[in-house]
Amino acid sequence: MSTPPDAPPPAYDAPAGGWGALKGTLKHVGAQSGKLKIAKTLLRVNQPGGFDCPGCAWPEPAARERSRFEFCENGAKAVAWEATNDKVDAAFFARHPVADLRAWSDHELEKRGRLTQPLRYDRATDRYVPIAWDDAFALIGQHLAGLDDPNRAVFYTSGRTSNEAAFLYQLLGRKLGTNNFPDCSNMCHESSGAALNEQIGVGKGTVTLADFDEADCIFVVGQNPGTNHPRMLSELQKASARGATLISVNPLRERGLESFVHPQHKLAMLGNAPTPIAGHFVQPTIGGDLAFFKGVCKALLDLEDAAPGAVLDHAFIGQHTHGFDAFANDLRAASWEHLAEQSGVTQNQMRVIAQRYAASDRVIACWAMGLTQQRHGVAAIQMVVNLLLMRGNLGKPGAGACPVRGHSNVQGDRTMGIFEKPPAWTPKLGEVFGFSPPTEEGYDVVRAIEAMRDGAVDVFVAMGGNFAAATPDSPATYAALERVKLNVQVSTKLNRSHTVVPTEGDALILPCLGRTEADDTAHGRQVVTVEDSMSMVHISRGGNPPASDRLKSEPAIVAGIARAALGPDDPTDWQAMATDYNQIRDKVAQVIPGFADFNEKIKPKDGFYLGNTARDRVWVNAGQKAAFQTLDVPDGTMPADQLKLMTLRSHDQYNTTVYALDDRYRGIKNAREVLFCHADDLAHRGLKDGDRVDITSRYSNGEDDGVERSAQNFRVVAYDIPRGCCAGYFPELNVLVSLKSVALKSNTPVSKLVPVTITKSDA
Ligand SMILES: Nc1nc2c(c(=O)[nH]1)N[C@H]1C(S)=C(S)[C@@H](COP(=O)(O)OP(=O)(O)OC[C@H]3O[C@@H](n4cnc5c(=O)[nH]c(N)nc54)[C@H](O)[C@@H]3O)O[C@H]1N2
Ligand SMILES: Nc1nc2c(c(=O)[nH]1)N[C@H]1C(S)=C(S)[C@@H](COP(=O)(O)OP(=O)(O)OC[C@H]3O[C@@H](n4cnc5c(=O)[nH]c(N)nc54)[C@H](O)[C@@H]3O)O[C@H]1N2
Ligand SMILES: [Mo]
Repeated sequence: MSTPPDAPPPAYDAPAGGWGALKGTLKHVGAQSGKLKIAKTLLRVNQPGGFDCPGCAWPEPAARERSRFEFCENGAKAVAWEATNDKVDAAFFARHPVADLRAWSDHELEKRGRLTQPLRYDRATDRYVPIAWDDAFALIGQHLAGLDDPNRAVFYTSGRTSNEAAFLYQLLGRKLGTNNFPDCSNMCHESSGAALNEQIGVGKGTVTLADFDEADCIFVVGQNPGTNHPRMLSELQKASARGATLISVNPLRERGLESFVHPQHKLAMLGNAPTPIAGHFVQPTIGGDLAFFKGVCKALLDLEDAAPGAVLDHAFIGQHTHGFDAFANDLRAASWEHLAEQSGVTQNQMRVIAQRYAASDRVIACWAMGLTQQRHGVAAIQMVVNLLLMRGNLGKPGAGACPVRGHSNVQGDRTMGIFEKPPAWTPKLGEVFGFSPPTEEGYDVVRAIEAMRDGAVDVFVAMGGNFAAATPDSPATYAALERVKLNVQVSTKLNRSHTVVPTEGDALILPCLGRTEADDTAHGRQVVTVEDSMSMVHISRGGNPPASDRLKSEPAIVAGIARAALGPDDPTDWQAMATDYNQIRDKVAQVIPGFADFNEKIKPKDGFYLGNTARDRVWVNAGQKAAFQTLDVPDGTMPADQLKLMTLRSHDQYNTTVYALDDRYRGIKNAREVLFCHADDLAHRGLKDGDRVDITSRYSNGEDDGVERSAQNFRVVAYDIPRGCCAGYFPELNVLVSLKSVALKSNTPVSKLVPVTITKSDA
């Protein structure tokens, strides 16, 4: 199953962390100023007493085991990007009308540097002009106070926001009377939450970092850790060195993953011959995972039937699960032909993987966007968990479910109540703060765009992120954003969302402190907390002088808006909380389960573990037991002229932040408008590597939705990708993703299976 790639791109031959990464980064950020500052800043990343890397949500090892360089090359880029000395000041905005900025690429916009002062859009000159903080807050207060229904306001959050800022932000929204809290999770791991909550009663992963030391088999499904979670590679590398089996399930043989599975470079350096390491690369078709994992479950059941009692964990199944019989009957009835056809993986491959799985006692399944952003992503994740349940691989050391989160505090933001569905603790919130929180479900990302489009929203506030660029159906989303009366962006850097201003009404840019910066108030230096992908909550303390003395912290900005919007009679002392974050944490401790003694619990260097019921084999879902899910594999066959497009990240980007234009592991230099295709698919269309194509999509959920979406003049690259599939970069390809195309049960935009046609470009 390990077919060599057609045209291997240059292999990865640099270490994933330490001095190599530091040197690589300094070279990489050559264009950015402030190298010494950046180097010093890097020495404080993920250190006790330092700040949490804004790169990803992968956890840090225990403080005593941490190296001096607890960051990776890509985390270093994220830090350097924030710590740059380059600035966009009032003079910059005086030179550039918004219409011009809108034509710039995402890369050009952000690389200009840090925002330095609050700005208001001036329609007469089509420029952003300075505004005083108090005037900005008053303007927002006016708009919010003028709403006849609080649900005409929407509060978006991206996942870098600290727990403290997030808690205040949700309090503000709920006090105003709305649960309209769309967040980047809606586009990210929402499918994981939906799948796991229903199946095991908790929406988060069940493993901790220590489990990686004990696992003897690790699945990495729909994830590219070499680029997006490089520090995860050290855990995988250690596991592989212990002889654990690593199984990648991904239409692409991602290079970063491969180079550690076969670390021939290191061995070659030591003068040893390359040693083959047990590594499996399963390359399903895009969206083929549900069928693939169902096939592996079926093959496992066959092994059990051949040796009754020797393969499945009957004690676990009997005591801790329900629905097994129906599930097993359905597996027996499933057709191998259908499963192979729908997955793009042969029956034999599925049997081999089942054997490896059966031969392992402690198995972890990791996954990311390759699973969550599919139409049937929730079902695919539940099938992965079914497989874990069959052999009791949940709630024992070295085993469990591991959705690998993206943004560094995306999990914490949810814990703090950034969710359009009111959390179970909202009544307590009302009690502690003396108000009646709204109970009606609010808008998620897709529903918020639809509501803006339909004229049902007047105020849009974004706590970080880049809503305009990150969301699907770009032209439709821009039009939706243009309909609001006030657009407020709390940001560190200039981005696309600042250029999509309301047709009538106001736009504000509110510049905030970043993770790396000192947050000093009348109460001294403040620290914030974050929660990683494995439910560890710990302190992050910035140290750099702020990029400008006119920046405010996110909590201070929320407090400023709250005081303007809720008026002087509001009994909550926003000002006190915004100057002393201990006071915010004391409130969190009163409201959110698991946070009692919050301020005490964060004193140890490693912070504290929030706990996870499923890990303890306590099942708090509807049936009070882990639930086997019986799931059909729908027919995903597409007309022969269409390709399945997945939109993914290059090595030089952080979501919509494009650091540079290379994608080293995939062999791309200085280009983003590329489309990776199978050579046969190109030949069929009379195309060859290097040709330019237009990409068109008019389909959502298998149906022609009558809108023609198109991305023009992309260079095709012949690549090792399954036939019928193609790949390109987000955010450029978001123009092709229909707003109507969403994952079942999670409403996540389907960014990984966009039906497209390609034709030779005239340009
Ligand atoms: N440097 C860097 N780090 C990041 C980010 C970044 O942009 N840059 N983003 C952060 C965020 S918010 C997130 S959510 C994570 C994202 O981390 P990833 O999920 O690794 O991100 P993607 O680039 O979207 O990669 C998805 C992977 O899924 C595979 N895939 C696509 N479709 C399918 C499918 O149908 N089935 C299977 N099995 N695989 C499929 C693709 O080939 C690709 O390898 O990374 C976080 N960390
Ligand atoms: N087609 C397609 N679309 C996708 C995806 C995909 O794979 N394919 N992935 C989706 C995923 S997983 C995600 S998470 C979303 C990401 O969506 P977002 O989280 O909305 O986008 P980012 O690009 O991470 O946001 C970058 C901006 O955040 C601001 N920023 C950075 N640091 C800070 C800070 O500390 N505070 C504040 N206030 N602002 C800050 C900067 O101004 C920067 O321009 O995109 C989604 N969209
Ligand atoms: Mo994400």
